[in-house]
Amino acid sequence: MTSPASEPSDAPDPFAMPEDEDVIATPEVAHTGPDGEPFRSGFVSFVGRPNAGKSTLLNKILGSKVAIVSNKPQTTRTQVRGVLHRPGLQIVFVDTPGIHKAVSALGTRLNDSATATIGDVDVTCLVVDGLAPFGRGDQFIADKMPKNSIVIINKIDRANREQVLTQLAATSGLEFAEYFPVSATTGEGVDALIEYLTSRIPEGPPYYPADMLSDVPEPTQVAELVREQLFIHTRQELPYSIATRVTEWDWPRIRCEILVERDSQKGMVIGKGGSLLKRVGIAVREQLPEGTFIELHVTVDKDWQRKIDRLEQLGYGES
Ligand SMILES: Nc1nc2c(ncn2[C@@H]2O[C@H](COP(=O)(O)OP(=O)(O)OP(=O)(O)O)[C@@H](O)[C@H]2O)c(=O)[nH]1
Ligand SMILES: [Mg+2]
Repeated sequence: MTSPASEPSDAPDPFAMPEDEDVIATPEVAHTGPDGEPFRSGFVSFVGRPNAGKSTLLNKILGSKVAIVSNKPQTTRTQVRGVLHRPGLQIVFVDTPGIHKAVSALGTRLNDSATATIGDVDVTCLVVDGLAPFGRGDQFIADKMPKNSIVIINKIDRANREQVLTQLAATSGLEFAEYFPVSATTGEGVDALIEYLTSRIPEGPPYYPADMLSDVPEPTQVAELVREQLFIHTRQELPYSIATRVTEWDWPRIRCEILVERDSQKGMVIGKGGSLLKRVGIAVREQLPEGTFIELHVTVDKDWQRKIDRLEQLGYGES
């Protein structure tokens, strides 16, 4: 192949500089809002204790399920970014693992991943469970947060007025920038929250394409849906011994591996006559495009959550 530059040509050189410097067009792409005002973009993170409702809130704001949710603590294991697109505006919400007293390498990684977002975004939001007293765990997280952070008191659909006032009183000492009582389930208070967050977003270019809702790759999304069902349908320590990953993606056939830590757990995940796996498979398939075929395999990987290299392979705790 010959370089076009080496061939003599009469065609005008598209890269030629105009002689009059005043007419050089700026190379920057102008990103503007609908009325010609500058485009605004920024990052908002949700941090808090496990089970406060961070992932539910992210899904409600986006109007779509991008993060898995369960009634058990420590459901979220990675940062999940979800993008809210509005005319002239893009807000990247970062859901994080609940910060807790870690007892394993996995736990430490989860905490590190959440803590890494604090102060590293335009607005850090402390999500507090409106039904649980504001305790040392919440205070521990709040102490790491800058004063321009905000407090979100969640679950006001179930918390009564007195409980909400108690939470407001308990968090007022933090002297954060704003306080928002919301229900991530019903959406109450969420519009006011978005309006406020919008006012905190600076000028900037769009970070993600206009049709991109989340940065989670499709195979990871499917593995997460499998893990969500296992979290919902298993009990005690078992959900915490489970990891999932997609090992083959040959649409419409998807193979997902379920890792457990001990032989005895394998049977529990499979269920009597394969009943639990079947139930999980059906629930996951219902959330995927019609025709998807999901194959679930259970593998024992002893103490996967204590081995750093395994955690890295599973993508856990990465920031
Ligand atoms: N009633 C009520 N329940 C809620 C609300 N928000 C979340 N929940 C429930 O609280 C539980 C935990 O929700 P998640 O969104 O998984 O909580 P999280 O903070 O992401 O938890 P981790 O990922 O473990 O840190 C689930 O059972 C949700 O259905 C709410 O506004 N009202
Ligand atoms: Mg979560």
